[in-house]
Amino acid sequence: MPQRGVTVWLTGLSGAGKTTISRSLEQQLRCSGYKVQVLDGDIVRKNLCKELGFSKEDRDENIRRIGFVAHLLTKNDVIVIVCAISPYYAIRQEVRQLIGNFIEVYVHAPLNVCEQRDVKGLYKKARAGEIKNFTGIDDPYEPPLNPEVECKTDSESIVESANKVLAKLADLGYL
Ligand code: GGZ
Repeated sequence: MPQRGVTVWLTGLSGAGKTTISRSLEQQLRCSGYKVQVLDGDIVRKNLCKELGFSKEDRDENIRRIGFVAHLLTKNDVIVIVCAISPYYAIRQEVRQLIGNFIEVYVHAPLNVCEQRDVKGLYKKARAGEIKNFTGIDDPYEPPLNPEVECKTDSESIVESANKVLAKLADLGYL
């Protein structure tokens, strides 16, 4: 069967595990012969969204641009994996409508767990007031109400989380 495009949208706090899960998914899907493109907020912000900060307006614009690129790739039968905090419910709904073939994955770990991981030391800086508007500290995160998949990364392994996403993709006929 020819490959159908779909966007797998990973949303969750910084340090919840979005990038790690995306790498596992990317690797497994590529090994199975699928065309895959990862769009990671962290990287997109260094090129396509260079001038954007972390106000609500800038975050929404970031998501809109990522959503637009994801839409184009999805139309061209690519499996797109987006990793972006994407903290606001309404803009996630907007990109869901735009893209159509869309699977929302809530990458969920409690704030205190993300904060303990603090891989890049950003939570420490946010607590010290050196970074303002940090999601979960002094900026909101609106959890998905009805995600297609929820990965609880404080109790599941990366492999288990990635497998849940792959199972959903297969269930919905994308694999
Ligand atoms: C949240 C921030 C902030 C603030 C810098 N709030 O975990 P990371 O480090 O590697 O990825 C995060 C990234 C957030 O970019 P996104 O494009 O995913 O955000 S959004 O969807 O809200 O537009 C984090 C780092 O940048 N970072 N400052 N204030 N995360």
